[in-house]
Amino acid sequence: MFCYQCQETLKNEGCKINGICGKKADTANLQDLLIYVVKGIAVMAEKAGKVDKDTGHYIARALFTTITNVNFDEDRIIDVIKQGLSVRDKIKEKYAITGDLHDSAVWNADTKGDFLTKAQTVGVLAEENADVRSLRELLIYGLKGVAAYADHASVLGFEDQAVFDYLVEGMASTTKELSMEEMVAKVMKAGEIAVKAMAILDKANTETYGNPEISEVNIGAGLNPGILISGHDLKDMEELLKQTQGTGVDVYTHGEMLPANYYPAFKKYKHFIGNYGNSWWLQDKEFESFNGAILMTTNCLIPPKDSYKHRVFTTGNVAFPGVKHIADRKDNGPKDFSEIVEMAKTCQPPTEIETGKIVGGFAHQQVLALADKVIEAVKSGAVKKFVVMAGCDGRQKGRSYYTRFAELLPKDTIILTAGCAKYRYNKLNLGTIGGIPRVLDAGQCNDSYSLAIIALKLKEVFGLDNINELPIIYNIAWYEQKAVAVLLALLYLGVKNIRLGPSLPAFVSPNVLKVLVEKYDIKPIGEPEKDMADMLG
Ligand code: FSO
Ligand code: SF4
Repeated sequence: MFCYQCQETLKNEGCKINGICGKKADTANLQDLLIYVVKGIAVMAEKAGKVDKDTGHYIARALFTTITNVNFDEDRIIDVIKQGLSVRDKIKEKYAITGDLHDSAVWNADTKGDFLTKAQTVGVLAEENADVRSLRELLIYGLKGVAAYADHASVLGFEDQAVFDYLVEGMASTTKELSMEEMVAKVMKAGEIAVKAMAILDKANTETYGNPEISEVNIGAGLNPGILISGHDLKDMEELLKQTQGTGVDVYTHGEMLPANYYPAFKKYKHFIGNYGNSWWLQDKEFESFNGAILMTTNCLIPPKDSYKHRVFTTGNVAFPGVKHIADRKDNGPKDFSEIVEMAKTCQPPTEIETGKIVGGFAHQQVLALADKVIEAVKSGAVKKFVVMAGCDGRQKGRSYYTRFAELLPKDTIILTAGCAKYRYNKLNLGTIGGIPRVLDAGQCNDSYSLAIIALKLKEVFGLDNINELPIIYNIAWYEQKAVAVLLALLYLGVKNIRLGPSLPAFVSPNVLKVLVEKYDIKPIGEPEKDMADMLG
């Protein structure tokens, strides 16, 4: 195996024997093969000159399946590969495609053994040129993020054909001999498409569940047994709340599901108690002390410990061998969560690990409703800078940088955040400015779109030509591939001088990094004190 797609890759070079994430070598290889199958579908769909909805949906789901901490289950990945081969061959038949095609579009097999043999030849290192490899992987990881957003939106019945079209164009491009300039252009176009994918997801979430509202979220525990729901899927959240009503089982969010507490459609449920715990990587402790049943709707799942594995359920694209999986919806009906509810009833209530409240719900509509206050605060000098500290959290010790950075920020600055990165500072008491909290949480990493909307609105209000003239600085933490999509989106919007940490991606070769530095002034993080002095000027 060779995998270097996430920030925690071994020695910032690559995982070669096992993943730091817990992914086994065969699982990683099968994921490589799944990517290869997606390339073959993309080649076929490009030849067909049309991306059918089913093809778009399949590609989005397949790419999402390979994102870090989503699917650890070889049998399920093999199922997705087999479906992919059939999607590919149907396009061939439907559009009567003939002629010379890339191997990914014609190759075939149907046993695990054959899949594993083929997988050895199609991984990341099959491309020998380090810069070509780097640009292709950068594009593929960005597209994985885009795919996750597209998949989330389509669960709610929203989609943008331009997103599906580019998943095809981008994946097909990685089978072609292109110049460096052409490959850089494909990567940048992925940023434009990431904005579109986030826009359609924002529309899906807000039209279905209303606009997030400023909310106080309880972080203590109640007295009833509970279900802890994590990941990013709001439809699962909705159905779980409905199916637990009146059962005596309470519902809590964990990790990236915290922002569900900001939606009017969910706040109305009395048995929705609040958020329990912190970001994904602490689940091995927090799932233990939660005592109840746990539902993982998307990433980030870490290999569950034996002590609580029997209480964990996966659904959607997430899977882990030996963990019970809740089946997909059939005929527009809801998922059946009754087994989780029954399990929860037999469990002890959560052990309280903290008490109090945190405040969130500052998505674009809510911030724009406060626009007058915000503009006044900037004009009067009460707010000197906005600091975008969105992105992901992770296990690495070096991430304490972000806590320190938040603590060191002068009192006339406001942090704009989204994603699980917020857990590094969302429980600090950073105070308020004129009634506006100094940490404004827009929601999940999936809601990073809100931060772009806020920046573009401020640019308009202040009559600026360039987004970089705004009093906004960017200190982004990344972990997995959705963060790559968000980063490309920011570059597409013209944002410069982004600090990226806790380390620069291992998949960015020195030459590709040079391009990113020259064009966009991307910088690694250093010491919080020095970075702050540099960034605040
Ligand atoms: Fe975090 Fe995990 Fe939302 Fe990521 S839970 S790290 S960018 O997968 O998804 O922010
Ligand atoms: Fe390693 Fe990250 Fe790949 Fe897991 S996803 S194998 S930790 S690089």
